[in-house]
Amino acid sequence: MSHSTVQTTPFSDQKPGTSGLRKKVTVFQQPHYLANFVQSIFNSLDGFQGKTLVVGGDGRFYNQEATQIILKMAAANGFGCVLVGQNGLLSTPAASAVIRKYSAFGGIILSASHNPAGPDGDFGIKYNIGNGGPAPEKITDAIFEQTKKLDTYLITDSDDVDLSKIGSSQIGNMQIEVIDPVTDYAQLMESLFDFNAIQTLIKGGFRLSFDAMHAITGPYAKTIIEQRLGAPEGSVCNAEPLSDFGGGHPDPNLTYAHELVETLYGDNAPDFGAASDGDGDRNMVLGRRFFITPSDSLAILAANATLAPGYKEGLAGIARSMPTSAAVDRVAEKLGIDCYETPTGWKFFGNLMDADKVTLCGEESFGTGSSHIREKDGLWAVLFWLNIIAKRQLSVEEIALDHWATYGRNFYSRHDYEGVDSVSAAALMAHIKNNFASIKGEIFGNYQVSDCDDFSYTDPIDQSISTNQGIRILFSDGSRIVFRLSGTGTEGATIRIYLESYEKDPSKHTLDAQEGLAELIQIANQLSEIEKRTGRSEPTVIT
Ligand code: VG1
Ligand code: CO
Repeated sequence: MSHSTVQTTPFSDQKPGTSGLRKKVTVFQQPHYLANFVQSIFNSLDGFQGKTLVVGGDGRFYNQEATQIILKMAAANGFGCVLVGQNGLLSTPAASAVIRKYSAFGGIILSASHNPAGPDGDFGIKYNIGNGGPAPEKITDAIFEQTKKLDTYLITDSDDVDLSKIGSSQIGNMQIEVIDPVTDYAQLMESLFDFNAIQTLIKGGFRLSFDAMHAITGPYAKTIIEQRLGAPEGSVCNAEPLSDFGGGHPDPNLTYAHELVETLYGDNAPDFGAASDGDGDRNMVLGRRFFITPSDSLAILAANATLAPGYKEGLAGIARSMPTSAAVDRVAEKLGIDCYETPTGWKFFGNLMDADKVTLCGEESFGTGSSHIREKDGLWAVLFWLNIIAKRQLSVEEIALDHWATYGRNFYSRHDYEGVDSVSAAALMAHIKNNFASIKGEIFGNYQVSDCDDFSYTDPIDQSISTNQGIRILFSDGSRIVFRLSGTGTEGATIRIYLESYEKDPSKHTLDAQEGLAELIQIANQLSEIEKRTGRSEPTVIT
């Protein structure tokens, strides 16, 4: 098979963010833009000749075109085989599972996760390494260096591959296996959870609603929740993946998954509700008129883990991202296991899982997962909850209240200011940092600042250092305010303010989080001068 060496010039804006390269579709559609980035990935890797690459995406607009380009470039660059999901589809957790199961060299995932899709929406691409997890910073930095000097890329002069049918084909010497996107993932879930117990629960009248938000998890949830676990048809709603996600914003939180929230807070509400995001790695869990904060979800899964067959031997350790609440730290302490605090983004968990230091990981941003793969996993978290409910025979609310009674409650919330002017956002962060010396020791109402810093992390396995990972204002009673700029947005800047306080007294556990955090919210707004600097009087999204 002949291939071409295409002359190109570098793009200056291809630095990967928290989770790969995310840009507007129109940016990716520029001639050579995607190919440059793909070649930069390949140029930064060694030893893939003849090896296997996994390719798949969340089905958003441009997924198919991008997949065809990647297949032709993988062949021209010397990969031996590509495993690709039917129609170019693979959820992020399924891609991670496939990379691991077939010992692939790595994988390319096409997704901008929860960002809106369609011709005017976002597209994204990221590289995952052989352990199934996001490339660590040393690789994403190397990719960025390549993008700055790239002058040619390799691509075969072949026809498009038919991705609609499962089966084998070839481009030159490279084999292509079109695989069912759900099968391997569903098998893995069945090996971890007590499907019989969940089936019995559902047969007994337990009602659930899963909102796939017209994104990738539809086919996965239909197969697992309706076909295998026997939930009545319609339990999975918005199940058909659409290239524009039905015009929605597939971010499973109280704002964007409002349809599900209305169902769970309405008359005749089901017992359990859940939603996932564009690429299937996030989850939101709701009980009847009850919302589980992702940080609490991680803590509750950790405390009840041994009820699931895949975790019956217990947990090696737990990791959470720095802004995630310390609720899980209390569980780790009680279990006598280590709890690690990493920067935001799943790529920091991989080393800890590979070294068997942790089993469960989580982030406040609706992401939970375990060492079964190396990505966060939306449907996995939902099945874990169902397994716990089936074993404990308690409602979601009862499980949460019982947890808080044992461990105390970490009130937690995140306030996002989206689409803020980038210069103003950077100035706001600089302003807080410049004031560190005067803030330290200061008393604000009931709170005294014990310390403040810009979080940095030294990886305990490879000693790599990541700096500037979020500004922390720590208070003497363990409460915290964290300020961070998002690394996944594509328009202006998003300022994230994370708020946390701890309450031991059970009589206060049923308070609304915003009420419980009211004083800290006011302190955060004051310290950051957010209204003056952004012109916004309130957040775009509160989670
Ligand atoms: C956000 C979340 C982070 C998550 C990342 C990718 O990053 O805060 O916790 O790992 O998205 O999730 P940022 O930099 O915007 O805060 V996903 O579901 O987009 O792959
Ligand atoms: Co996602």
